[in-house]
Amino acid sequence: MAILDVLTYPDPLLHRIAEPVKIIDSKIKKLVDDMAETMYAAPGIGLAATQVGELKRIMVIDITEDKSQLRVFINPEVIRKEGLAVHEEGCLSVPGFYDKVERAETVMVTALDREGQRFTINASGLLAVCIQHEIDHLDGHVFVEYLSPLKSNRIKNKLIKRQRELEREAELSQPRRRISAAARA
Ligand code: GNR
Ligand code: NI
Repeated sequence: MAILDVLTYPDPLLHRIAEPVKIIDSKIKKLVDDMAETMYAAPGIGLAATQVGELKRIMVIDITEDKSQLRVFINPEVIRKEGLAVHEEGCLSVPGFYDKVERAETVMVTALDREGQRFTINASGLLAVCIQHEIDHLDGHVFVEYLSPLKSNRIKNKLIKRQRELEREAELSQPRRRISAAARA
């Protein structure tokens, strides 16, 4: 198992559409397991494969406090949506920013689990919010796109600035590269 790097908005990969999984082989199972480990380590209540740079239609969710109910969705499809509800959302790809988003109140979703078995669930509350948030990732969408341009641009610029600072820090903590004798000659 491994903890994977999570992409940060506005990484262009976050806006690509993920491809359906054709065969659930050992590579896909390892990705699912690594995604679950990455989600728990973050910690987060959900993670889409897109966020770890894999453009495959896979997402993991666990909304329990004791990490006791991992749900794996492969090739998820919404088959029914009802009502509207507003919830405060956050995203591991938009660290430090939270805002209200309106989504369907309940969703019926069908997907394959880690063993390739089809299941269908009717979700409401936080689970419904999380499912819609993760499916959005698979379609190349991040929740900030639902905010006003003023808010989303402010978030984008702050994250770009923070990313630049992190890169600069990493550079400074690196030992200075020395000019080799061969290059000097
Ligand atoms: O950990 C997460 N919390 C969360 C809270 C409210 C609505 C959606 C989420 S999903 C988020 C993890 C994440 O970024 N998944 O893509
Ligand atoms: Ni997210």
